[in-house]
Amino acid sequence: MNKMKFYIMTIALSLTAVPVLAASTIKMQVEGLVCAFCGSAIEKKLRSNAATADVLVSLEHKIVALSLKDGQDIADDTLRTQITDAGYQVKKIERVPDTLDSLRAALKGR
Ligand SMILES: [Cu+2]
Repeated sequence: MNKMKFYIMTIALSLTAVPVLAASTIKMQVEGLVCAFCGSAIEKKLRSNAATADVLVSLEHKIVALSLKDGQDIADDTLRTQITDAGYQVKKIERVPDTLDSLRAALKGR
Protein backbone atom coordinates (compact mmCIF):
# COMPACT_ATOMS: atom_id res chain seq x y z
CA MET A 1 0.00 0.00 0.00
CA ASN A 2 1.42 3.37 -0.90
CA LYS A 3 1.54 6.22 1.54
CA MET A 4 -1.33 8.14 0.01
CA LYS A 5 -3.67 5.18 0.19
CA PHE A 6 -2.63 4.63 3.78
CA TYR A 7 -3.53 8.19 4.69
CA ILE A 8 -6.89 7.96 2.97
CA MET A 9 -7.62 4.71 4.78
CA THR A 10 -6.65 6.23 8.10
CA ILE A 11 -8.87 9.23 7.56
CA ALA A 12 -11.77 7.05 6.45
CA LEU A 13 -11.39 4.82 9.49
CA SER A 14 -11.18 7.68 11.92
CA LEU A 15 -14.35 9.14 10.45
CA THR A 16 -16.31 5.93 10.82
CA ALA A 17 -15.07 5.53 14.39
CA VAL A 18 -16.89 8.72 15.36
CA PRO A 19 -20.46 7.90 16.37
CA VAL A 20 -22.62 8.93 13.43
CA LEU A 21 -25.20 10.57 15.63
CA ALA A 22 -25.57 10.16 19.36
CA ALA A 23 -29.02 8.96 20.30
CA SER A 24 -30.99 12.07 21.02
CA THR A 25 -34.08 10.48 22.50
CA ILE A 26 -34.26 9.21 26.05
CA LYS A 27 -37.05 6.80 26.84
CA MET A 28 -38.01 6.07 30.43
CA GLN A 29 -40.37 3.68 32.07
CA VAL A 30 -41.99 5.47 34.99
CA GLU A 31 -44.29 4.05 37.66
CA GLY A 32 -46.77 6.15 39.59
CA LEU A 33 -48.15 8.26 36.78
CA VAL A 34 -51.89 7.96 37.31
CA CYS A 35 -53.55 11.06 35.93
CA ALA A 36 -53.08 13.98 33.60
CA PHE A 37 -51.75 16.08 36.48
CA CYS A 38 -48.90 13.64 37.02
CA GLY A 39 -48.20 13.81 33.32
CA SER A 40 -48.04 17.57 33.16
CA ALA A 41 -46.02 17.80 36.39
CA ILE A 42 -43.37 15.49 35.03
CA GLU A 43 -43.42 17.15 31.64
CA LYS A 44 -42.88 20.55 33.23
CA LYS A 45 -40.03 19.18 35.32
CA LEU A 46 -38.27 17.68 32.31
CA ARG A 47 -38.79 20.79 30.22
CA SER A 48 -36.93 22.75 32.89
CA ASN A 49 -33.72 21.16 31.61
CA ALA A 50 -32.02 23.43 29.11
CA ALA A 51 -31.12 20.40 26.98
CA THR A 52 -34.72 19.23 26.62
CA ALA A 53 -36.21 19.82 23.18
CA ASP A 54 -39.54 18.05 23.59
CA VAL A 55 -41.31 15.74 26.03
CA LEU A 56 -43.71 12.88 25.52
CA VAL A 57 -45.73 11.38 28.36
CA SER A 58 -47.88 8.30 27.91
CA LEU A 59 -49.83 7.50 31.07
CA GLU A 60 -51.28 4.46 29.38
CA HIS A 61 -47.91 2.91 28.61
CA LYS A 62 -46.09 4.39 31.60
CA ILE A 63 -43.60 5.89 29.20
CA VAL A 64 -41.92 9.24 29.54
CA ALA A 65 -39.61 10.23 26.73
CA LEU A 66 -37.74 13.33 25.84
CA SER A 67 -35.76 14.52 22.89
CA LEU A 68 -32.53 16.39 23.38
CA LYS A 69 -31.35 19.51 21.65
CA ASP A 70 -28.50 18.96 19.19
CA GLY A 71 -25.24 18.11 20.87
CA GLN A 72 -26.72 18.32 24.35
CA ASP A 73 -27.39 15.68 26.93
CA ILE A 74 -28.88 15.10 30.35
CA ALA A 75 -27.29 12.54 32.65
CA ASP A 76 -29.39 9.53 33.63
CA ASP A 77 -28.80 10.41 37.28
CA THR A 78 -30.24 13.89 36.78
CA LEU A 79 -33.37 12.49 35.17
CA ARG A 80 -33.72 9.85 37.84
CA THR A 81 -33.44 12.47 40.57
CA GLN A 82 -35.93 14.82 38.93
CA ILE A 83 -38.51 12.11 38.48
CA THR A 84 -37.96 10.60 41.92
CA ASP A 85 -38.20 14.03 43.55
CA ALA A 86 -41.49 14.59 41.76
CA GLY A 87 -42.79 11.44 43.44
CA TYR A 88 -42.52 8.80 40.74
CA GLN A 89 -40.38 5.73 40.28
CA VAL A 90 -38.06 5.30 37.33
CA LYS A 91 -37.93 1.67 36.23
CA LYS A 92 -35.77 2.05 33.20
CA ILE A 93 -33.86 4.70 31.28
CA GLU A 94 -32.69 3.99 27.78
CA ARG A 95 -31.31 5.95 24.88
CA VAL A 96 -33.14 5.06 21.73
CA PRO A 97 -32.48 5.92 18.08
CA ASP A 98 -36.14 6.76 17.43
CA THR A 99 -37.38 10.31 17.18
CA LEU A 100 -40.00 11.48 19.65
CA ASP A 101 -42.53 11.63 16.84
CA SER A 102 -41.93 8.02 15.86
CA LEU A 103 -42.27 6.95 19.51
CA ARG A 104 -45.48 8.91 19.73
CA ALA A 105 -46.82 7.22 16.62
CA ALA A 106 -45.72 3.78 17.84
CA LEU A 107 -47.43 4.24 21.22
CA LYS A 108 -50.60 5.39 19.56
CA GLY A 109 -50.69 2.34 17.35
CA ARG A 110 -50.20 -0.10 20.21
CU1 LIG B 1 -51.80 12.39 39.07
